[in-house]
Amino acid sequence: MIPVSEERHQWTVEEVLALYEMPFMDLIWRAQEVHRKYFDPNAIQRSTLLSVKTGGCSEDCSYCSQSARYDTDTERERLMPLDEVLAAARVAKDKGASRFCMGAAWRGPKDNDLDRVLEMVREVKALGMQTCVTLGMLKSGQAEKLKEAGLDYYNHNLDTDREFYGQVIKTHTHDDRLDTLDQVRDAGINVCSGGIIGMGESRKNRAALIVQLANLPKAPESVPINHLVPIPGTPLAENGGLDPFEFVRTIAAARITMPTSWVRLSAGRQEMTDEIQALCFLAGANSMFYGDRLLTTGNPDVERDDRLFERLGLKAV
Ligand code: SAM
Ligand code: DTB
Ligand code: SF4
Repeated sequence: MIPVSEERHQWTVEEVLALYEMPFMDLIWRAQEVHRKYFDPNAIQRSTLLSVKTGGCSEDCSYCSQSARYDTDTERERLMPLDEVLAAARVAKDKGASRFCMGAAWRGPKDNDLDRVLEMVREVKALGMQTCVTLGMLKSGQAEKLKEAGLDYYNHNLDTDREFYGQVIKTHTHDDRLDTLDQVRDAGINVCSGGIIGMGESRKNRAALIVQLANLPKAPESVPINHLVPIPGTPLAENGGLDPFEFVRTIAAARITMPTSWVRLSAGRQEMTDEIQALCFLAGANSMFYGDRLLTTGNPDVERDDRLFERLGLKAV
């Protein structure tokens, strides 16, 4: 039996698999019911991403263009100067993004690099935007410094479930990821954590990822659901062919199990039709990346997104 009350239920993989197995229309209906209880169904939060430190990463994440281990088109770059970051943040704000997310291709930040990121957080915050960073694994004390600088969200994805994790990443573990999430939570920073769908994982792996996110001591405030963007040169370059409805079902499962979280329709939108994106919003996605680029790959241009918002009567928050 699927529980009727969604609030702080400890989900099991069987229950989430049962959600996935519902007739599509029933699943969407259930997701809509939950969504409308906690959110304005026509409001979408928009974050703009900037890669402040690109490429040359020591980690071996099989999907990533930025790993130094794979021969991809992404060139290694140094940490961006503050003035360039601020210029990009101002443009994002003018275009209508409420949050600015800065990403770095690190296993984790060194203390002197962190000091420069703290400066970026302070200055972006001073522009009146919400701030988010994704810097990899944190060492003790680093989350507190980020909190002091005014950081609103830390993004650190579980990416896939514990069982499949070792097939995708070998240089760090699922437990390492959980440890950083604990540090972020303890420092009082909002948690942004989700995963990637379409890496060759099974439906059971997908359900288990959702369970692991939903059953964290506190569900993440923000849950990015990324569709794999296959990157030439990486081990997952040839992965593709996920049924788009399976992706929509994953959004619905995230919405139902994490009723008060912002569920973000993340990487992969450029390859999706407007109709599939609309189904994702119907299934409870209420956040997205806005701006022509993600970190190293493309995102729909703002004109296409603005037109989509207009066609669907969506408003940005
Ligand atoms: N290095 C840090 C880390 O791994 O946490 C931060 C940057 S990393 C690029 C942020 C996230 O981007 C990953 O956790 C993954 O979910 C997502 N990502 C990276 N490459 C992707 C791809 N090709 N397709 C979809 N999502 C991807
Ligand atoms: C997240 O979950 N997705 C974003 C953000 N958090 C950092 C990154 C997506 C990256 C897609 C591949 C690329 O552009 O390199
Ligand atoms: Fe490095 Fe993050 Fe890419 Fe993994 S996902 S290779 S940690 S940048």
